[in-house]
Amino acid sequence: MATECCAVLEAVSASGESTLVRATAKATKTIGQLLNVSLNIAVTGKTGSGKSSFVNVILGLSENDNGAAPSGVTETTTEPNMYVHPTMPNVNIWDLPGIGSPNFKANKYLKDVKFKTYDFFIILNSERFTENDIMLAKEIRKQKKGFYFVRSKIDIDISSEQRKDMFNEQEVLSTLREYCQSHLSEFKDTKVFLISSVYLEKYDFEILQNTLLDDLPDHKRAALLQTWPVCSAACLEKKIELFKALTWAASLASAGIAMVPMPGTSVACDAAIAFLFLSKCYYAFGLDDRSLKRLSEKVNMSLLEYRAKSKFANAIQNKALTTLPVCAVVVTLTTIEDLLSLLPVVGSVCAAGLSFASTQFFLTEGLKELANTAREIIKVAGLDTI
Ligand SMILES: Nc1nc2c(ncn2[C@@H]2O[C@H](COP(=O)(O)OP(=O)(O)OP(=O)(O)O)[C@@H](O)[C@H]2O)c(=O)[nH]1
Ligand SMILES: [Mg+2]
Repeated sequence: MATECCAVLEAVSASGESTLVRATAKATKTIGQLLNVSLNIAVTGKTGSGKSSFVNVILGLSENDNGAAPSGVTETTTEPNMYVHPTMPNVNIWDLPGIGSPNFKANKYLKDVKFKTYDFFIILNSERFTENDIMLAKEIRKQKKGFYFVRSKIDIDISSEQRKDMFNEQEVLSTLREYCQSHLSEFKDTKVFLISSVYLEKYDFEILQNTLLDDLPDHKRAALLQTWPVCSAACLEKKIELFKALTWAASLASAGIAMVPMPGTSVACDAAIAFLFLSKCYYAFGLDDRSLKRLSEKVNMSLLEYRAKSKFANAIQNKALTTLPVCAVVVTLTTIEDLLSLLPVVGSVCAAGLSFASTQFFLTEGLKELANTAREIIKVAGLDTI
């Protein structure tokens, strides 16, 4: 009982509220936002600049996967296409048509592509930025939306420079940066991000992520952090921090319903929140089949066996329906009992309803194990040294 009280007090304190009722209400809202917040990212730029490839990077898909944006030297994006993130049903990445015509009118383009839909724009170019890109950026700014300039396909620039004598990668990158920046001189505080959609771990992909995180409001930040592919150990740690900081809310939201009884709620309801919280960690940390297979192919070694060591990851993987968004996974009491049985001390009390301390213990242990599994995979894949 003392443990129970301490655990509840700790969670109320973490919520910043003064009473359990208020803390529980805040927890429910916070978890609701984590699970349902929407984010719309627009990707635009000249034909062939790598928009569809970049969209697929954010979706965590290869171009041959179901639901991926078609890309290639002859495919052309001619109208706005919305791609729903496979594990984040409220996150949409929009592949917008290029802005190449001589009669291009930035304000008309923005109206045509329904600019109000998007939280921010990413403007891609694989050469220097054109007048059209600059006009578009000015118009986006007028509409009080954010934009970010990305110089894409950096790996191609690097490999063509590599053939020259006295090649120095850092020098090439800073020359490219200055060159792009000089074409964007009217946007004084705007940076250019040098990115390769093939080698995310190199160049500025992570810097772009950090810049977006700094600029977004808190609840959208959580959506971006869950969506962004794990490209480095630092990126993974940011994701782990996000979920750690929300464990109090997940515990209160799942166990809270039992503590503050409401008509029509059940243990299965509580369990669904706990399961979804850990499923979100699993996907955000890149532990799902698709992410692991992609990374395994990239580093040319099998990484699935590392996930197999985690009881939590296995249990979630067995229950996850890979073709459906996470929130559509049907969570039953049996599902959560399977998970709870991983922790004997918790499993035995499940049928009678979870105590708060047990829920908190379950979520903390689950998060810790998933985080450590993902850390090990990143280390084995060599992404911790970049
Ligand atoms: N090496 C390399 N190739 C890339 C990169 N990004 C895109 N590509 C290739 O560039 C070509 C064009 O890429 P897309 O993603 O189809 O470009 P897009 O802007 O969507 O093209 P449109 O829809 O025709 O306007 C494809 O062959 C891609 O594989 C990159 O970062 N590095
Ligand atoms: Mg395209």
